[in-house]
Amino acid sequence: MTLDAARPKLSLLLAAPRGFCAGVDRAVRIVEEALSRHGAPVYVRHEIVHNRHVVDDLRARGAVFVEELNEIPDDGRPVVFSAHGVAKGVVSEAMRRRLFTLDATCPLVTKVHREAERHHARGRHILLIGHAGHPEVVGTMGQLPDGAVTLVESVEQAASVTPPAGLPLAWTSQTTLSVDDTAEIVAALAARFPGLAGPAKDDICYATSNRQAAVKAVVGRGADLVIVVGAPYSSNSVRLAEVAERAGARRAVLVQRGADLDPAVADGCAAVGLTAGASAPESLVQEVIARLATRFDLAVEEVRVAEERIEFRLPPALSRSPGAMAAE
Ligand code: 2E7
Ligand code: F3S
Repeated sequence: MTLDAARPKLSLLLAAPRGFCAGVDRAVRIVEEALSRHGAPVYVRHEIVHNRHVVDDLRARGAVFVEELNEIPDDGRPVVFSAHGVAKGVVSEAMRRRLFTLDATCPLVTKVHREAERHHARGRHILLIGHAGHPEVVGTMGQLPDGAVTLVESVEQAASVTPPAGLPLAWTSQTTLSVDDTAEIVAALAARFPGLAGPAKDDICYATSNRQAAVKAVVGRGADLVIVVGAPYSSNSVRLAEVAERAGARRAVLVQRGADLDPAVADGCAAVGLTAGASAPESLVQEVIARLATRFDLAVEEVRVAEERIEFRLPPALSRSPGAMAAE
């Protein structure tokens, strides 16, 4: 008997799109390009994206990860701000110290920052839907003076939040939330606060929406277990596991890489879905597939709900060729 015949068959539905988004791709390229142009060390404030594999790889090539600017010496080395964005105070502190900064904030986060500023300039108090303490939320709240933004984390909080009286209101959100939860929170806020201003649809980015739609599609195709490759502190990845369970999967598990998965978790499953958060490289997805293949005879099929062709340009300081810079 061959090994394949001895292993039970398992249908593996690969969600697409999955994994790296354009903002992550740009952020990683910024660190790589800074290393290649300026050598090591390149300082990075916060994990460039929430993935240990990506961070360890860049660290091995000379990136030094810190949480705050006070951990960085005044030695003229490049300092990269992570894809999640930073508060205005961080930018002004870097300017005061004349640090050589490269901003890897995702352009879609910068768009939310500018939106929040516009509302504030029009006298509106902002209700920011998001998770307390997440670096994106810290960065977005930090675009405006203290007290200008109230965080709303749930439908329950939407029902009880008491913004300052007498001010017009607007809402914005973190880019990596559950599309469905956010719609519920917005509906609860709009019902309480007539005239609430906000984006045409929401501030959730294309990558987050597409990955959630793809997870729903694999569950719709019969996946009763969904494996999500991503970090437990990666907001968009955790949302994918929640979306899978809410869509009807019996179980969703979040793993950082192949070695973390006990393939026996798929025993008795009709079909297994597999996806990856926006910060998880495809190599880790392939590790998970290889891990499942140690126990099952896999029939792999991709379930695609959207094509993604979006690409973000590098900051001007890195998009010019080094020769052109020298000639300037
Ligand atoms: C930046 C932003 O690094 P991630 O896991 O971050 P989240 O926000 O999901 O914890 O994923 C990529 C990314 C997503 N959003 C980077 Cl603002
Ligand atoms: Fe940007 Fe969305 Fe990726 S905000 S970093 S495109 S998950």
